[in-house]
Amino acid sequence: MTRRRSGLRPGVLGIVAVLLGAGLGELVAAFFAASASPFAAVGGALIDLAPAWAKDTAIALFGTGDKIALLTGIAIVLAAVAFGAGMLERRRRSVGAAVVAAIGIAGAVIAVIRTDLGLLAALPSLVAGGAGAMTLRALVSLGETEQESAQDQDRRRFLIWTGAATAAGLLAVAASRIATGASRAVEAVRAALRLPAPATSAPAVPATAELGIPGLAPVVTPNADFYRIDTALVVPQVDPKDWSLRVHGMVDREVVLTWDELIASPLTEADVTLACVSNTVGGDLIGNARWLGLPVREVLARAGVDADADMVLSTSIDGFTASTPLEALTDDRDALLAIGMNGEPLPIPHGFPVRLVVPGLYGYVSATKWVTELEVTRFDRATAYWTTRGWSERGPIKLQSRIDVPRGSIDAGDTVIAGMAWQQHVGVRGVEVRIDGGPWRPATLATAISDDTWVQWSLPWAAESGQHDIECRAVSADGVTQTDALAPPAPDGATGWHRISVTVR
Ligand SMILES: Nc1nc2c(c(=O)[nH]1)N[C@H]1C(S)=C(S)[C@@H](COP(=O)(O)O)O[C@H]1N2
Ligand SMILES: [Mo]
Repeated sequence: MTRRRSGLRPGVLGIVAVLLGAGLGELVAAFFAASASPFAAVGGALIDLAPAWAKDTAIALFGTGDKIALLTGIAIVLAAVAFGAGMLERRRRSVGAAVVAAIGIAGAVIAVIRTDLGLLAALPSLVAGGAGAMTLRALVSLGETEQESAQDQDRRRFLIWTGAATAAGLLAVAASRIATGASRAVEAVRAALRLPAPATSAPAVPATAELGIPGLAPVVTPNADFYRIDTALVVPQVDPKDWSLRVHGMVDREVVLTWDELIASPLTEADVTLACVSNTVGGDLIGNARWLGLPVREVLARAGVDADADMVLSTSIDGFTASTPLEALTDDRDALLAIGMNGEPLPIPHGFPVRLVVPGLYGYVSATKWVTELEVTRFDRATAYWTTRGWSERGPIKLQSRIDVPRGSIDAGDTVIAGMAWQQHVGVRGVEVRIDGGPWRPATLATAISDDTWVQWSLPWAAESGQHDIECRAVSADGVTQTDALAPPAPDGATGWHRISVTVR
């Protein structure tokens, strides 16, 4: 038997070996530090290094599935490298194994740099690299024996080992998934929590705020449907009893607020629509909820803010930061340290136990989840996560409107055009709709919950068969008409009119 007979098999062995290594690495991470997982470390580093356009493209292509896409991408690249390492190992003994070990070392270095676990963070990646390299060596030399001697016994042994390594890798991956799930003790704490009653309740949502049109976004977004955007590959698990908020910087006295102090304080309830700056015209990175929390101005007042300060840099437990104009946190708007969302404790992916919610500002400059620190400072002294990546320093939400129905193709006859419009903390006065470039017609607005929320609108339409273009534009409470000038999300939010095309049968 000649060497050529082995064909692509060493490459496949490379993938098997790396699968085993990666599985073991994830397993080790699952048991002691999820954030040190080789995949999370490398993925997190890629997220942080990605330029603004890359984030935008990822969100445009994959929406809120951008993280799954990223992890899939890493897995594909890793599989390709593993394949190459296997082919290399076949040609020059130990060289392929060295490549696999090197990947592990690279993961270890990234994990140590990115987490605050110290050298321990290197362990999962080192285990992954070491196990992968040794497995590759062993499998390729077993394969070699088999080809050269061509004895059935060796062939059987080779198959058994390859099968065992594949199975072990898959098992390790599965076990790490289960271990990660079991470590979700915080979910149990959350489920057992009872929210305190608000000292200041929000008025009931007017029945006339919800038009109840099928296909139209509900005016209050259920938590399960609320968009999620953050840089966290592994969702931070924060037990309220371990949570505290440190307020420092340009203040008279540093304040540390614990969970017990927070929930014992008079809490405010407010309906606020959160929006992401990455939302494209017509997009759905926006949602409205009833939040319960402590007004940020109360906490800032306890600390005593320096007159020279103009910004608050909030930091989350995973290192994300946002720079919020101080006045948005001290004026009379409902800027909250929120603990409740639609009558429940914050869902863990939405910032449990405490996040910021600030009416009128895009999330990247205001809505820090898992928040643990507020530093009172100045815009000329500090920058935040996205502002260091080219996004605008200030992020007031722009006037926007969207058509939700109809969609695709419909039957001719009486129907309804309906959608949403928003400019949080300014409010919407009206929405106009234009069909096939004809005259602008005023839509009927539903009752707005408040100026801090989006509002539904609708317009009856006698649809005639054919192809039709529908456009909408909002008019703000200030009397400004939404601009038709197209702008992409970067650096401070998209503009332009939403236009859809409908086929009427
Ligand atoms: N810790 C943390 N908080 C964060 C972010 C983040 O990446 N990390 N992203 C912000 C952005 S860009 C937005 S739009 C909102 C989204 O909040 P949601 O996921 O609850 O909808 O969270 C903000 N808070
Ligand atoms: Mo965002």
